[in-house]
Amino acid sequence: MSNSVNHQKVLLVGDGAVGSSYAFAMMQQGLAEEFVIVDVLQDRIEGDALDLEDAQAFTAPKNVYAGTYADAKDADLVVITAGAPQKPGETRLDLVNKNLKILSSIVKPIVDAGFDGIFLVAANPVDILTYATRKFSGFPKEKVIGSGTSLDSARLMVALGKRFNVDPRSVHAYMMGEHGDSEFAAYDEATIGGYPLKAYAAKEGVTDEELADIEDKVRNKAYSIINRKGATFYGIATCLMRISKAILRDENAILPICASLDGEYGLDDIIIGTPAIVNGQGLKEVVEVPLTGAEKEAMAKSAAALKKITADGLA
Ligand code: 6V0
Repeated sequence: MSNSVNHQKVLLVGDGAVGSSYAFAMMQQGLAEEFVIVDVLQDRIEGDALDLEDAQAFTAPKNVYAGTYADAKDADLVVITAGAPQKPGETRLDLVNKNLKILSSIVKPIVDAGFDGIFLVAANPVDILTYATRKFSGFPKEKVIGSGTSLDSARLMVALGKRFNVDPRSVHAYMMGEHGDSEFAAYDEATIGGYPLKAYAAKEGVTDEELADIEDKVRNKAYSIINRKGATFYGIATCLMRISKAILRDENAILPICASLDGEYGLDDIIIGTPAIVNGQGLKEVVEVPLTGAEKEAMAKSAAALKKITADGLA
């Protein structure tokens, strides 16, 4: 790996709406001295590399170029955003078969190139594809994570921030479980500036029904965006930048990603959304949130939905 304070290398696979927005976010933050873009669309990656390098006049020096899987050899981080996106009316799980095929054609050549860094997966259905990346690569659990419910949690923080008129960064609240229709808001453990969220809501006259409505809107926000503009990308691109930063800067940041569970929440052999400590090794540790009764049930239901797909799709 080229992992040193002075030189870090990221390889992005998938230069579509999400991937190119992520590349732009990384450039803006001055993260990664070497940034390689791979896609089946050769003209597109060459054009994007030329376009992105113009930002160097205003950000830290970068070497951004169109590459191949062989460039993964000494990369610290490979980010996978390649795949068919959700179409209007299509669930993330509908994408499974389409994207599993694409994924296997990506992971194998990267591993064959000698890659020894961290995989960060965002292509959907992200929990399943992250699980499959682990299977296809044979990498240990630390080295394969996915964006999980990071976007959904960001949406929850923003919605609660708006409702309570506080900076979303002062809201500590997670969406957990599958990044998809069975996810849930872990309200019982959420806080606003250290104040338990439910008590804060009661103080502000916000009812349980209103909180449930916020959760529902968060769960369906992807559809609200896709129905209007065909795809969602700025939110997820910013989440991917944030996770990448935690890895490249060895931050030990607690982020709502998807990670392999080893008995946490009573679950095994699954990758699902949970807060976890992220650092230069990738996954340092899953933070097992002490869920309450209904939340435990929601987590078990979400896990069962994912297990059914991995059992059918990855048998
Ligand atoms: P897009 O704009 O169609 O981009 C996909 C890119 O992948 C295109 O540039 C393709 O050429 C490329 N691609 C396809 N097959 C291959 C291959 N075999 N090798 C290399 N590149 C390939 O899609 P978009 O960027 O909108 O979405 C990408 C993925 O991200 C989809 O699976 C989305 O569902 C997923 N998202 C995940 C989110 C999350 O929260 N995890 C959020 C939004 C989108």
